[in-house]
Amino acid sequence: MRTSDITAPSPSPTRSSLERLLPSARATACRRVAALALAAAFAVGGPVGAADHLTLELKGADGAVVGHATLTALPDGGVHLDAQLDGIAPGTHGFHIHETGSCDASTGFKSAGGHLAGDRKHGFLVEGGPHPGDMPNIHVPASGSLRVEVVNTRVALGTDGDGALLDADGAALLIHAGADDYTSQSAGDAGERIACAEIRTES
Ligand SMILES: [Cu+2]
Ligand SMILES: [Zn+2]
Repeated sequence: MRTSDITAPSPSPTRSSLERLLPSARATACRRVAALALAAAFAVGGPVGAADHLTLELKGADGAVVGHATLTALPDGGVHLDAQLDGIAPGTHGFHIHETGSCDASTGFKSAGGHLAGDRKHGFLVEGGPHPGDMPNIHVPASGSLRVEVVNTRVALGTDGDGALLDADGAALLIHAGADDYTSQSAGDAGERIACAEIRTES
C-alpha cells in the first residue's frame, strides 16, 4: 500500500478519528489475520507490479467470503502464505495456486485456469513435479475454521519468471472439494473448485 493512501490530507470530518486508528492497523496487519480486511481496504488502488506483501480475500461459489490470506515475499525467494479460513466444508481439500487471477463463480472458478505449472508435472509424488502452484492439502476440522501457513519456495511475488504470481494476468489461490492425490495429471483429481482468491496488485 502507498503511504499516500493512508496519510493524504482530507477535509473530511472523520480525518482525526482515522488518524487515531490507522497507525495501529498498519502495525498489526502483517501479523494478524483479523486485520487483513482493513489492510485490503487500504490496498485498493495500490501500485501495480512486484510486491513484498499482499492480502487476499477467498470467496466461495455463492460469493460469500470464506477466508483471508496474506502473502509475504521471503528475502531469499519464495512466498509465505498465512490463511484464515472460515466456513469451508470439513475434510481434506486440495489447495493450489492457479495460473490466472480470475475468480468467476459462474464458471465454477474455471476462469482461474490450470495450476501455475511452468514446465513441471503435477504432484509431489511425481518425477518431474511438482508444479510451482502445488501445495499440501489442507484438513478442515468440523468447525469449518482453519488457520494454515505454507512456505512455497517455487513461487514469487514478482512480475515475470517461472512462478511469478504478479504477471499481467495475476494468479489465484484455489480450494477444491476433494483431496489432491499428489499424483494424477494434471491437477491431482481434487474435484470441484469451492473457493477462490484473486492474487493481483490491482483490485
Ligand atoms: Cu487447484
Ligand atoms: Zn499441480
